[in-house]
Amino acid sequence: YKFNTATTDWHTARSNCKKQGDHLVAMETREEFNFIIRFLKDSPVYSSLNWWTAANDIDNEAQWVWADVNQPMSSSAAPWASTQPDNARNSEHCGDVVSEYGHKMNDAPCESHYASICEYNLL
Ligand SMILES: [Ca+2]
Ligand SMILES: [Ca+2]
Repeated sequence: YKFNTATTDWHTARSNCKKQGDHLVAMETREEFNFIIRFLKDSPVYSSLNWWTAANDIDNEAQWVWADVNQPMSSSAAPWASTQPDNARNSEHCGDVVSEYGHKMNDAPCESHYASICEYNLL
């Protein structure tokens, strides 16, 4: 995994990962989610930031998928914060890990600028 503290919108974060032969992080299992969250929480720099993941419902509202790995997003693997996803103002289609929500998932406007996590794809 690569943790990029420079904040960008979601599409830029996605293409930055791709340029390095990676993809935005997809957390398909609870073990992977817990591993990443523990890593974020253990870092004084990382723990206060919000982080883009590959989660999005851009194509179909409320149908959450991991971009690039093209898998459905399971909330039992990557849990939503309480009251999320709320699709606020009908404009939240990209998923981030939010520090003030206890490092759980939130849907946010894709134009928001957050840090991002890239994952190396073995395929
Ligand atoms: Ca949405
Ligand atoms: Ca939200």
